[in-house]
Amino acid sequence: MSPPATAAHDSAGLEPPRGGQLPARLVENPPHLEQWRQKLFDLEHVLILTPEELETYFPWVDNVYSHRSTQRYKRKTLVTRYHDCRMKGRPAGTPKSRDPARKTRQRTVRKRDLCDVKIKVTEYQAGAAAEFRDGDGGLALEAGALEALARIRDGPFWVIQRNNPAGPDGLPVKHRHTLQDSDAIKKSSAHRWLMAKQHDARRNQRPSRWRPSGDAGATARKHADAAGMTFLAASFCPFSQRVWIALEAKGLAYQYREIHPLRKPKPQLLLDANPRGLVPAISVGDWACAESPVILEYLEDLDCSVVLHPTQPRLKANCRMWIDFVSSASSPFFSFHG
Ligand SMILES: N[C@@H](CCC(=O)N[C@@H](CS)C(=O)NCC(=O)O)C(=O)O
Repeated sequence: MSPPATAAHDSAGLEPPRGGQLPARLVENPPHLEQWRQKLFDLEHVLILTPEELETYFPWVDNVYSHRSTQRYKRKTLVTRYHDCRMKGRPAGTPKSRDPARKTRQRTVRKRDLCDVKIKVTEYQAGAAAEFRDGDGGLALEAGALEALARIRDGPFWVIQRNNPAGPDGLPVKHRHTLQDSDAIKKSSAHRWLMAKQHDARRNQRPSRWRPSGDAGATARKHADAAGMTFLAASFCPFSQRVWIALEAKGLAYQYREIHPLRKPKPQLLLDANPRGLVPAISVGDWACAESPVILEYLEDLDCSVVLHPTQPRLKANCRMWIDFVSSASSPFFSFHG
């Protein structure tokens, strides 16, 4: 299992990926990911990894372990970080983060001590292979580990191993659950990053270009040139259509601008006219107005040669009631601004 060629490697200032902290570049589909995840979960043998391998694969299992402490040595060229299996739970009395920038999450209380696996992750500087082999590595190294040391030669490397390989009964301590159980409790930072990326991609998917067609297209083309009034509209939008019909009925001069209000980021032209980012909106010089019923009233005040409402008061009231009904009934299906 050799590391992917695209793996990020920034040996200067290399930090172990922790929850929420990702390496500079994440390898999205590293080869043999499932085997690596299982290997890092079981940790049956001492694993010796290059910085590339660590950066590539550890972010995919950092949900399994939670960091407990870090030990730095004055004389040795290594740093050791101790982790417990997350199923061990938070030790009683662990102070909660007071970071105001930290997102508050709904936490469900989990049972504690569901697993006793402890691991240590040690970062060795370049040239420390001999130190590891003779010192801390006094362990009987598997052939695989020896092979890894030979491969790493004099470069920096990471050693991941169980900190309590055997329990009080002398038997090897194993996770008392599966990797899938760990994933169900918390996703790894790489998984979370990938999910957020996919979510963003879906949100930013450019909506297909809507263009008014048929008679609407012909009307839009007729009003393509600049005029005193600019009408920002989406041809699919019933609220825009309502204003458009009034503009046409009254024969007013306007420039038609087709705007897709769901595009992210919202077009600046739209935001300038309506900071809520909804169509329709109209602008006249540096004045702008939004909300279709309000625009309709403005148009009515501007030009009463063709009236929009019946003049008979009761009929006018009926008409307003239906306008209000249609607005409130259809609005939820067209508003995505949350
Ligand atoms: N109450 C508004 C509703 C306008 C509206 O919901 N427009 C939709 C398009 S039909 C829109 O711009 N949606 C974009 C969004 O929700 O972000 C009006 O009557 O003008």
